[in-house]
Amino acid sequence: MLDQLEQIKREALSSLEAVQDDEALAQWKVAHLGRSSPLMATFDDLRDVPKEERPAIGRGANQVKQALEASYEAKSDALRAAAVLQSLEKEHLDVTLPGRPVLRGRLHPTTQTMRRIYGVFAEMGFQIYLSREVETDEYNFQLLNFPPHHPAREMQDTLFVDSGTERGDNPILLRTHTSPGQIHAMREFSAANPDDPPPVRIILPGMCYRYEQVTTRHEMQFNQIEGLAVGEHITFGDLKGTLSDFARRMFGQQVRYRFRASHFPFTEPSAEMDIECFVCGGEGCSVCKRTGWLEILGCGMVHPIVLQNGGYDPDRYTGFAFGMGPERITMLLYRIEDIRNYWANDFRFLEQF
Ligand code: FA5
Repeated sequence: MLDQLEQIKREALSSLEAVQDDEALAQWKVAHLGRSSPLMATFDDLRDVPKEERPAIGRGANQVKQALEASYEAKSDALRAAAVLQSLEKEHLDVTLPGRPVLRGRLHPTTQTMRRIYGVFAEMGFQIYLSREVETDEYNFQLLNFPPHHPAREMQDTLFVDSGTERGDNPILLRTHTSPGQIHAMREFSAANPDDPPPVRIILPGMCYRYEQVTTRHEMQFNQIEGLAVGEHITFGDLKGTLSDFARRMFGQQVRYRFRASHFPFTEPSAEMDIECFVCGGEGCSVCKRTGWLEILGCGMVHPIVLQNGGYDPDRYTGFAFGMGPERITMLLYRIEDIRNYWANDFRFLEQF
């Protein structure tokens, strides 16, 4: 019977050599280690073996079983390793190829301009004041000296959040400009010390919304940066000096600019600031509508009624304010001819900045 066990082992190991894949290996296991395999039959036959021979044969059968199980495991490992090797050969990694460049994110051109503008005004001692985008008619218009139904409101077509029927003449709207922040800021500062309100020197950046026809120079949603300085002896000369310095720092020392009389209900006198057209150098072209100049902001001396509404006594305080469009300024800086590029999300445009 020991010879028989030796024979079983030899045959099993030789047929294991021929096994090439997992399926054949599974079949081999059933045939040589399964319930009905010749090896298992010898365990059953032990019953008929004389008692004194039984331990030796039992031991021999167990040794064969262990040998076959160990060979099975070794074959299984070898097949797995061969499969990994085969897949690696198929994938074929060329470590000498140059790596793919990692794309770096960048700031939107308008954001870059806004940060430059913050820097210029920070150097002049202005602080940033953030005001709300959803406003009331009262703050967006009335407290800024736009009387109800005044035609000046039509300069800024408004997007309303509610119809205003329940709120009478004070509907909720999306701010059409950053100027309502002037009132919020002055009220906050003057509330701290109503008899002797502190001077104000702030810029107020943020999104504005207008029900506009979108064109090369007009968007429905755009940024403004408002400026406000209030104190005891502020003059129009301070306004011109501040904005001239801003223009030189932003566009270069050689920039040519001009102030032109204008009208805003919340400033008196009011002006607009133009810089020389970057396309034609002042000769006159289609971009500057043949004038040679491009408008960058509105400004003026804060109207006494607005000072009063902010809690500042107009007999004691004066101030200047301005409001500029960073999208338009970015167009000038980079010679962008269509404002719609900003929201188009075209990678070819954005990756140039
Ligand atoms: C105003 O909005 C005034 N609040 C500015 C102001 C503030 C005047 C303080 C006096 C004192 P205006 O509507 O002109 O003014 O807009 C100011 C700037 O915002 C413009 O010069 C322009 O740069 C930008 N702007 C206005 N409308 C749009 C638009 N639809 N798309 C892009 N930029 C715009």
